[in-house]
Amino acid sequence: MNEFERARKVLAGGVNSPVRAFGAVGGDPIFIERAEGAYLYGSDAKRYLDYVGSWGPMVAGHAHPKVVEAVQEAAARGLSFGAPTELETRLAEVVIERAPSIERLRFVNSGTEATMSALRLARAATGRELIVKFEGCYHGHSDSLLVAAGSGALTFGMPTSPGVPAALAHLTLVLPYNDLEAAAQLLGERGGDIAAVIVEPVAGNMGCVPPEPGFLEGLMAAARSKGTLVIFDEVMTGFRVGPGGAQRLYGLVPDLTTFGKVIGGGLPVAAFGGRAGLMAQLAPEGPVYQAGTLSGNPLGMAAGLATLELTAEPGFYRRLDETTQKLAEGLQAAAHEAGVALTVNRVCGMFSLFFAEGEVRRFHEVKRSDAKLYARWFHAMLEAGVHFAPSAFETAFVSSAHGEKEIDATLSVARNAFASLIA
Ligand code: KE4
Repeated sequence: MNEFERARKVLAGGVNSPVRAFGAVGGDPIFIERAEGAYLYGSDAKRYLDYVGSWGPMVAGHAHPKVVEAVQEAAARGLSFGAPTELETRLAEVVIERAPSIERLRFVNSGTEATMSALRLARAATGRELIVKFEGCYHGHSDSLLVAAGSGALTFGMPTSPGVPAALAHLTLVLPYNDLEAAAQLLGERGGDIAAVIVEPVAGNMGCVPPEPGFLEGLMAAARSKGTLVIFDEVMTGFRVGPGGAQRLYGLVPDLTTFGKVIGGGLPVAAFGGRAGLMAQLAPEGPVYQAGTLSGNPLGMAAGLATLELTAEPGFYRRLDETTQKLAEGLQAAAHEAGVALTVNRVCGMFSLFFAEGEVRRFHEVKRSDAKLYARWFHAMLEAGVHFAPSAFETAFVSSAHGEKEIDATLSVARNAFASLIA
């Protein structure tokens, strides 16, 4: 019996998150024993150059000494108190200093919790029930948002999961991403009944699809004209695409923002925040209930603080951008050399490969990507020791631990992998 067979005897599907099961690419998942820098070390005694990075958190590389030391020191003082700590205040101060649209923050334990809570707050603050999301975007698995979701749900072709009450799903309206005309029309017609629009400012869960110029600005103007709140889901983009996330990269001011992934440096930390007046409606100040036993956990705060401190080093994001650009351009050239149609989308340290001709800016263009060809490429890369996402509809991540050696090694393996698709 192999590790996956053993896992499947006790864990649903053998995993604790569906995409990890390799269902979209075939074969059994590799089990990881440890990781360091840009590398994973499998129980198969193989080393893998890693571009999943735990789906985004490991922007400073795996097991960074400063992060590990911060967590060890916090752990030695006790793992959880269920009472306020100065660490929570400190991490919130750092986040607010870097994302000026936020005046008050609330820590939670996952991106799902952050978006679910932000929506409850938006519905309470506006007294409205309808919400809008975009096809191909994924905001976690709370019932209201598991409608036409991206990420795993898209991969498994189950855009609306069983178990989501129809009555609730009907309160979620779904628009095409990057289609400002459709958004302006819906908001024009029904904006008065819509509590909030939630959007990934750079979509990362249908693969990486950047916002078209003017899309976010137009969406925000249309929403504001109707008193609809705008929620930027920056769980993936927060501190990934720049020091202040996508909102600072694009110079925009959402009403509410959700964070996750990088903000916890690999530990279960997420957050939502916005204007003080909005956040004051949350318990205990206001009537909107939201709570969590381990919210603001000291180890997570320590990991998040250490990670954000590393990203504050001069030139961190410039180097991340340059490294990822070199990789993206090299992959594009390698595919072209092999005669494989490939489009690579990228924003700073996040990128995706689409096995399709032409630009990929809309969900229907994403679906033109050849997922079977991606799966073959994925296994050719994995076989050669390079670990990409086990799904064609995910985003890949570069860390500050990926240097010239790692990029050159990746491109050399990729050239053979693309060639193997044509052979
Ligand atoms: P979590 O509940 O998984 O912490 O966060 C949900 C979430 C919310 N918003 C955005 C923009 C996200 O990308 C995510 C989670 N991202 C996926 C990766 N595509 C998590 C990977 C997984 O489901 O295992």
